[in-house]
Amino acid sequence: VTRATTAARAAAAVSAERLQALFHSISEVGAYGRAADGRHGCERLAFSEEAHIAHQLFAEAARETGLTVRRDRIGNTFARLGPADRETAPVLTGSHLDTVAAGGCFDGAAGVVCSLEAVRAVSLAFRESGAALPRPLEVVAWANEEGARFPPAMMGSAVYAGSLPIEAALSATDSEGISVRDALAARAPGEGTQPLLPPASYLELHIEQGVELEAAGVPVAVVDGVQAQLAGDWRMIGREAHAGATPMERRRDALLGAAALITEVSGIAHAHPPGVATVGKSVAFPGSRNTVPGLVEATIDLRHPEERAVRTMAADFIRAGEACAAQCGLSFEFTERWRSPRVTFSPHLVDLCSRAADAAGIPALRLFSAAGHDAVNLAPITPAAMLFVPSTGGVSHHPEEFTEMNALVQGARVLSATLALLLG
Ligand code: HGY
Ligand code: MN
Ligand code: MN
Repeated sequence: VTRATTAARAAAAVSAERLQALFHSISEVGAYGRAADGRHGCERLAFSEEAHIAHQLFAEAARETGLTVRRDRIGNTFARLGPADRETAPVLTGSHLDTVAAGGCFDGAAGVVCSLEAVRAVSLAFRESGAALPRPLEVVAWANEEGARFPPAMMGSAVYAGSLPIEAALSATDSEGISVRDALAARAPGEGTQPLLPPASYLELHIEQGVELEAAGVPVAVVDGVQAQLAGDWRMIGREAHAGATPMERRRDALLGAAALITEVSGIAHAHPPGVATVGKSVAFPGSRNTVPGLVEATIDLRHPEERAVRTMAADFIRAGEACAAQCGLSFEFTERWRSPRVTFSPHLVDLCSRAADAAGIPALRLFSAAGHDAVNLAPITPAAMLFVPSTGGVSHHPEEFTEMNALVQGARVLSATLALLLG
């Protein structure tokens, strides 16, 4: 049996019903804002009850599929098909189950569900051709990819890949001062099992979160890289004062300086096309109507295909912050929270994904990712590549985030064929 035949069989063995059933059950966890057509958003912040339940549903479905499940100390959930010995590195595939605040149902979960179904399909195809799996297959649901509650983003995969010390991750705190350690201990403390071996390769299926696939009318993309990113926190510091009794010239209004800086952010992005920049969160303290705000705490998210440009945008932002602070009699503080480089995926693996799409008879575009993904952390330790499925209207990090189920099935078929070619 040729490798292409096994790949085609693996693609055909993907069950749309199973995939839809698991996707639906996970989507109900943290569901909100249900519209008349039944569509809704999902909110499952990292290490929350909802995220924990989603990991449990994934673990149950994996066990039912015959995989053995383990969790590591940072809460990544692994489901392995094949021997858990120390000699043979697994092929690893997966994504994340946590979401941003007020997020969608497909970001992350689409990849986890398609990965589990693709692994089931590959094992079926190998069994039918009478061949044993030459190495274990492992499906992962990464913990805290979004970093929406506990920075940094892509935390679970960074700990796994060794780029973030576990103690630093466990001591990260959210805006209420709760640590990852406390949030994890409140539920299922990880068994502390360290990864057996770095994976032989890593594949991640994810929604595109852009409009290319939809515009091209193509169901799948092979992704060859991810743009660079830098995330930081900043503060404008002034002095609280009485909103009525304090003359304007005697005020040190932190929100005035923050507002001036925020209006400069889009200019910084436009000065470095196609760079993007966002202040996703800003909070004025103490937050009462009749007190002049003495402090603003806010975030910045800078991205660009070139790492050098991201560094320049960050320098521009800090300079603008200092200038706005000086103008308003305030002080400005900036703290970098994480950065990820421009990542180019393994050309061999990217090519293999394209060949798998051919073997599965599914057309595939080639795309570069503007959004960040856990694959960014895996690329330095193993050959990594990604597949995208379309996002309707390019909408993401929004309750109307949507991908047609048929597109998920097509993506799972290409993923299954890729795994089969990798193992062949
Ligand atoms: O921010 C991102 O690009 C991803 O959604 N974590
Ligand atoms: Mn994601
Ligand atoms: Mn996301």
